[in-house]
Amino acid sequence: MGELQRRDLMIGGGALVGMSLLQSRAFAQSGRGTVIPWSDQPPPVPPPAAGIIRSQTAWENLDSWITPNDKFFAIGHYDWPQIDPKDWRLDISGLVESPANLTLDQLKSLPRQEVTSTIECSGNNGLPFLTSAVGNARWTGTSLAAVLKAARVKPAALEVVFFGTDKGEEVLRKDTPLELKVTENFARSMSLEDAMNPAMLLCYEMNGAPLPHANGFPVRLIAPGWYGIANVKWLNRIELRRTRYMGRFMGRDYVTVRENQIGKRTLVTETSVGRGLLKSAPARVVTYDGRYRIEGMAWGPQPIAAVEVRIDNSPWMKAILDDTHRSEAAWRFWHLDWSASPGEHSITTRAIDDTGEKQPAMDDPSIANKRTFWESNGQLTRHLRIA
Ligand SMILES: Nc1nc2c(c(=O)[nH]1)N[C@H]1C(S)=C(S)[C@@H](COP(=O)(O)O)O[C@H]1N2
Ligand SMILES: [Mo]
Repeated sequence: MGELQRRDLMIGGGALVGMSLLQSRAFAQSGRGTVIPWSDQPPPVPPPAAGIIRSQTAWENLDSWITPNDKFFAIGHYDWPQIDPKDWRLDISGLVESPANLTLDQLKSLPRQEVTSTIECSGNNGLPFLTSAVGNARWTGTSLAAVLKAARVKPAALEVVFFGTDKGEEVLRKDTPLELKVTENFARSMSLEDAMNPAMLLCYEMNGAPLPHANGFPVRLIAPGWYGIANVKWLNRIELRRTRYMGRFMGRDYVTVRENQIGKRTLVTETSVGRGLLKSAPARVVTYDGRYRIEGMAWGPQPIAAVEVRIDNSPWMKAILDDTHRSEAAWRFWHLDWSASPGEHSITTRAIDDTGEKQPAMDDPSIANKRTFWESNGQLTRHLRIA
């Protein structure tokens, strides 16, 4: 993980990001390139989900490695709380020798730490209208591990629970004699070992600006390599426990159900969504001077080693990975030049990581045996028409 931070500082940090951002804009917006829209546009977000999914980063407009704050997707399940930074406190309690109650100024006075990392909602590409809930930003804050160490965690502690300020009513055992209504805060947990990973950040800045309201102002957890759901926004309480936390977003929602064939038996597993998975996407096709270029990105918990592209039923072709913008926990841009012929075409991509793992095809059992829409990291195919 020391490696992650060093590389990120060298390549992703500060002035360098500003410079490379300008370069990538210059390429994409040189006036030579025109985006050819996909013919398979997603439907609009239907009303019940529209309050939860406030915005998505449109693939076709994606022209910078860093997603600007005003284009970043935003997802909130409860009441999107407005927090006065003067009243905000971070409570660290439970199985610790030195409980703490930090003000924002106290948190900001701790050593600054930065990471450029990609966040994807685990529902992305699992629902027809949720197709680009992913973005990449430079996050600044302070080390979660250092704050936990200062609170002196007791040996009995096994789990770290992160509570958001947002809350909502949940009904358990609905329509049974044992029905139970509770009002609970958004919360997620991870093992103490995972929480002590030096990459974890108590984050208060996004791309050099205070965290926007929609992305968790004033403080959120940034968990590089984990799905969006683990990155608790509007964070105000961290609790160390000896028992597993099983609230809605750990144990009921954001649970992947799979049917596995074990010989002649079908074994169903229900697993809590957490760590991210290997994925890639064809973002857009641009044309200039009669030439065509396919552009996209690839990301996952391990560094990306290669991206391959299949056009119609062609063999897989190696895309060119972008070397200018790199950070271990961030997406990698790639492109492939294409001599396209007029007509309908399909474009499929797959990512391969540095352990040799390949992004699964849609008919791979890990995708095909899934009964829920979470963790849809199967190979994506987009369609377009060349005039
Ligand atoms: N407190 C709180 N944190 C939250 C959520 C939420 O509803 N409440 N949504 C989660 C989900 S489902 C995702 S995908 C990410 C999205 O982060 P973003 O809105 O900054 O893009 O935030 C996560 N953190
Ligand atoms: Mo999500």
